[in-house]
Amino acid sequence: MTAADNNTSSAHRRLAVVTGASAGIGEATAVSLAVDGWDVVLAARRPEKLEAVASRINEEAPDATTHVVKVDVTDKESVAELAARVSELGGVDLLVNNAGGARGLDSVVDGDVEDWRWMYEANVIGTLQVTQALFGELTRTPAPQVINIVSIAGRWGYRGGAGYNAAKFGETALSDVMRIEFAEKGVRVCQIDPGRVETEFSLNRFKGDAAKADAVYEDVINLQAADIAETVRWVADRPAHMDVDTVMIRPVDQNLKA
Ligand code: 8X3
Repeated sequence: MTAADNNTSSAHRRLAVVTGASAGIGEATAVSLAVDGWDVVLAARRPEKLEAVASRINEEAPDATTHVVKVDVTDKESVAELAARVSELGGVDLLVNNAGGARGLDSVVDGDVEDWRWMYEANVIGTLQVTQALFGELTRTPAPQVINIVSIAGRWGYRGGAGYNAAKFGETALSDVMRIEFAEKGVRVCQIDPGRVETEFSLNRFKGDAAKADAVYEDVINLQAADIAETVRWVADRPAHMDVDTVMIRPVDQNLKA
């Protein structure tokens, strides 16, 4: 195809919304999709970080259009503003529910109930609210998809993980039911379960304690955010008749030392 063909093409340009797009897996996913020809709504709580991601995309994928939207997925009004913006853009082909995270690594006996509440809100209610708000926008497009970035923590428990495990098991249940209920509307649902990925995840879990966070990733081989982003990009590019149900991805090193 020539450059002129490309410019005059009236083909539908696909739009993705990525939550938690300010860093880590969300940022890498937004970049990967943009490089693959998607336009991207970058959604997260930190607009200055989103602007930096938008600049990165502008360098790496100059043909892509990005839209920066400040959103807190736990706040219904904020999510409604995101949906209004997406509506102005004509609907969304792909929603990547990536926002969420862990707080604390305490035993069940010592667990902080407020940490548990935050994790349920951020991972389960956040995914629910964004999906509810954008569902009508998804069904405006020809082959809509939802990809939920959950975790291996949503498949089995580990010592100190109970609050995060409970939230991620909840998100797994939510994804299962979404898949069943959305099928009749033509919306496919994929769950991606990353294992240990070297991101801000542990810094957030340990509430800014860099020494504790760094220790998680030292002397082991980790996945990088781009490894997960590449999987999202692949799932997003499957034809409409094909539903990739679940993908679990860990560094080999994590299996060896489990
Ligand atoms: C986090 C997965 O393996 O780092 O979602 O606990 S792990």
